[in-house]
Amino acid sequence: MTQLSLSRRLRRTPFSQGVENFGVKSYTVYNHMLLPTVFRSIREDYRHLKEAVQVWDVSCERQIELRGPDAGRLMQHLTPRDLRSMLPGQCYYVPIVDETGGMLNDPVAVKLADDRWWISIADSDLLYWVKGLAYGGRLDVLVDEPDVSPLAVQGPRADDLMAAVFGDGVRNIRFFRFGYFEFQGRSLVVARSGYSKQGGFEIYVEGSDIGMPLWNALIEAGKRMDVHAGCPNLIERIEGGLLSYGNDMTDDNTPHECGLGRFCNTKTAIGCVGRDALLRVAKEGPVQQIRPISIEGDAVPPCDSFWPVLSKGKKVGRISSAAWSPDFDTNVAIGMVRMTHWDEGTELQVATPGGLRDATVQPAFWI
Ligand code: THG
Repeated sequence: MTQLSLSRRLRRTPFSQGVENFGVKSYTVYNHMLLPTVFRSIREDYRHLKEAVQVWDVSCERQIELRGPDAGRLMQHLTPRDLRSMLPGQCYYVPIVDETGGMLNDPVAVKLADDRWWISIADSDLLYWVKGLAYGGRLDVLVDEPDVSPLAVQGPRADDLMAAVFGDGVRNIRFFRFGYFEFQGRSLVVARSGYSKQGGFEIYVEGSDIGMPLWNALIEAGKRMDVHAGCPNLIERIEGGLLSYGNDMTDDNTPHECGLGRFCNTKTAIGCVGRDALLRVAKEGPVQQIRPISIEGDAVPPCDSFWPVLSKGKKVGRISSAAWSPDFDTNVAIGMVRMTHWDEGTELQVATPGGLRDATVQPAFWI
């Protein structure tokens, strides 16, 4: 196997030692930082995630902190989701768009206080766009990347594991809400969220020095729960319809094309940079949209470039993520499909590297 050359530009995380102790087999790079992708195998990791509990080093979900009287105003400049009713203690999944309505990122916004926010970003250099808007708009706000590294605890036994370390109070955290919980005398943001559909939490670990102590405490407390190191799982996230920025969408796509229209309130999101552009595209409606697609036959290889989606030999879309799903007993995929062919049940072909396969548009349960 080809190796990644390590250097200062490719950042390790506060939990990398713990990840290596579990024999991580593969990494990807995300926000210039290591992100584990495989421990035992993608399929074993998948089964274990659905049956037990995993601790994920998702430090690469970097935070952009907004601090100051104009923090809320700047946040609303960034997204077409109306933030006026958002309260401290809440998290919102927010599309971030440029002046053309193109997606720049799809982070989780964490409202710590009226004048303090974290933007928990997907894989793009959003910091520079945010700094540019703050400076160009003469806003009274500081923008930087704090020493905060999310650690996710995901799986059906996540509540029990978290309660063992932080106390039973964590059981009362509602979905996409957070509270403050103590670890070794430090108060940490703990949210019920995470990049899986199995349920769980994300701990925003503030201060790299407590990274390994917290990792070790979770692993120790989880021994009787079959805890294991894990990571966002390709199969599980496609089954669950969780999008991956840079893979399933880029700045060429609007939130509506990505099926994220439900997170846009473009009419009332006054100040959003892409508002005029999005008002135009929302009126017409998108002409292509993300769909779950099943691909027949045995396991497909990893999708590391777009696979053309065809109907009667004509290109009508593209696949951007695909994996064999043991539970669905088919290949599951995410693709962008033209309006003429996006209805549930539409039969298509996919040009995989191994040849043409039959495929079917599945119900877009998340739209
Ligand atoms: N958690 C945190 N930061 C993140 C991610 C995360 N940053 C990078 C990446 N993931 C951002 N992308 C997503 C994509 C999906 C979700 C969260 C972040 C997600 N979606 C749910 C869904 O679609 O079912 C819930 C959305 C909702 O109802 O609000 O959770 O995972 N901290």
